[in-house]
Amino acid sequence: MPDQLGEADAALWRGATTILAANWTGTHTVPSRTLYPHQWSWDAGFISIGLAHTAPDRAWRDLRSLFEAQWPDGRVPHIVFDPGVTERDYFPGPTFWAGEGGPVGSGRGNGGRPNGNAGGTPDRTFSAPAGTNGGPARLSSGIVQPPVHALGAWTIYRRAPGHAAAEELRWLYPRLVAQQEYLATARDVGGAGLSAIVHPWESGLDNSPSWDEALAAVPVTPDVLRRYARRDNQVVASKHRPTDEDYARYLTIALSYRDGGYRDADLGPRHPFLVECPGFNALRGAAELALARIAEVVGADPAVHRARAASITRLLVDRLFDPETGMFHPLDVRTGRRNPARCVNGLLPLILPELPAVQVASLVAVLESDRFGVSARMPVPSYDRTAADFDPFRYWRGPVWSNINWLLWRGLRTHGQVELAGTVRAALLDLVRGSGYYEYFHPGNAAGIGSPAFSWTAALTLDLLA
Ligand code: 9YW
Repeated sequence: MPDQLGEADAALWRGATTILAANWTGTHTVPSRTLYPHQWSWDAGFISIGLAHTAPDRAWRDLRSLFEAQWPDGRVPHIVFDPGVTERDYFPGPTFWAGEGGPVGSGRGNGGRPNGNAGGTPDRTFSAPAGTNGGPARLSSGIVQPPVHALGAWTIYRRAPGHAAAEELRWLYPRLVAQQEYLATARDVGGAGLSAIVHPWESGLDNSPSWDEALAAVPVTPDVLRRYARRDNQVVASKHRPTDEDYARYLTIALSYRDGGYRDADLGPRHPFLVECPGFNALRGAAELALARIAEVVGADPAVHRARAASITRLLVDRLFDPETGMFHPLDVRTGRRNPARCVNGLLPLILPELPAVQVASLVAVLESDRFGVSARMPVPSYDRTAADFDPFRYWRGPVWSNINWLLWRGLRTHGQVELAGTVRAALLDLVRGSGYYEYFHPGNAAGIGSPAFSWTAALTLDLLA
């Protein structure tokens, strides 16, 4: 624990450490014991940033667990399933992602079979890359999440460098590079150099208004919700979760990708959801910069990573910035339209150090405006507070999330906005101190919503305090 912490912050530190210990399974950290019993990709990245301060060994192990499930094409799955957890405890689980004829009927694991057999067709490749670990193959979903892992790896190394940490970096570096390559090539559906997400879940901001227009065009398979029973709204109040209609569309999109064998070739004509997200791409750029630092340690060429980050930054400005709203917006690759809603992922390019001053000033103005109203009392909400459909309860349509605010805090510091960054930090710590380490928070009365004892909230609290 840092020496300078006062009593209240020391208690906050201890609370966060306890949660991370309770959510540790022995090989990885679950986001939440009650709601998310497997390993999630971007959660693992954020969690490793917190563990860097208290338990670097566990931080490295967490990232290893995730990358042991990396696919041969480089994609890092958004969920790595714990074979010890029953299918009833989370939906959509391994059976859903494996599809008809998949190997897992009971949710009791894959019986040691290589994941590559999972879908019954060569296309449905569920296997960890050959020779990555020598450990058992892992079952996983087939979609991805934002690549925050290089940032995590670099943070762990910086906090506790040394021979063993350099070894961990050497193990991870080619895998992180393969993850970036996958996103830069297979997912460049629009052909300009930005990655497209093939499902709203890939953004990490599941039901954000960012996806409303693109989602509205997805034909809903009428019986999809009858065939598959959702579980999330049995654990948490329905009004805090995506609607049934949204959920039916999520399943329809996932089924389209799954039934296409998770292939990315020719997605344009056949897949119903293809969007370039500013948050996802900004994080991809930030990952390149972290890789540049890692490359210096492992003896690889950092210049190529810096060049990629610069190119992503330029593309974001050219393709996704709207001078009228002063922020970034997702681009629907199928229609060429930018989604007009003002959502917090449109502020995340702030984390890119080479973002031009014009865009930085513009994002700061939006952050300070009534729409996002950074104030000493409340961190940044996930959606424009002044929008008619701003919903203080419903997940990514209004509530405050700690991981997003942590990213904004970093971004503001990167651009010398020290005071504003300090405001975000103080507001975030106040929120956790007052309400607990919740998954998300009501942006008006600060009440904790969703899952309590949430890992990334605990982890990022540690980083804010360190
Ligand atoms: C789900 C685990 C995940 C996060 C996502 C968040 C939520 C729901 O929980 O997704 O069932 O996957 O939207 O960002 O990774 O914490």
